[in-house]
Amino acid sequence: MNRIRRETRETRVEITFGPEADTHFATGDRFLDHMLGTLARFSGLALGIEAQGDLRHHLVEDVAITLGEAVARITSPACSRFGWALLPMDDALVAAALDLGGRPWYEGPLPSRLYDHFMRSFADHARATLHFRVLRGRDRHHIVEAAFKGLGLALRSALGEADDALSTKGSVRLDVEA
Ligand SMILES: [Mn+2]
Repeated sequence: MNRIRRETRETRVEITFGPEADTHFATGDRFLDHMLGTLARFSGLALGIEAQGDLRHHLVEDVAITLGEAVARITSPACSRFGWALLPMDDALVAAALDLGGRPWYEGPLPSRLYDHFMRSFADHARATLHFRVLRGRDRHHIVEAAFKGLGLALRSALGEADDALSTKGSVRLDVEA
């Protein structure tokens, strides 16, 4: 199990991840917990996140930064690197594409300034290229949730072993480098 702590005057974030991590979310922001739980479920990552912050904006941003650092730590040359998903959720249809190859770049936008910022911060710190394209949708909750589901599925593929990249039956490799 791995642990990352990030503490500033504004926030305190602790993430545990990898084998034997207990999946739980306690950020004090119920929507953020809901999105993180969605990401964990769709990515297959064992992930525990505890956080406190002064402002919602700081909390959401600093969780994204710390989560990106966690993903950077479990990215290895054995990973298949790329992942993508086309994710429908009721009225929403969102395309997500991810490259964990060390090229930080973000293309949105998502129709939420806060969660668009989350994704940009995540991509920067995961050193990932992350694109979203909202193809359809009216409900912003559905669009943002579809983006988290799409990112989760893309992460599941990109973190998988290169040889298993095209197999839906392969298990996700979550070994953590020392
Ligand atoms: Mn929901």
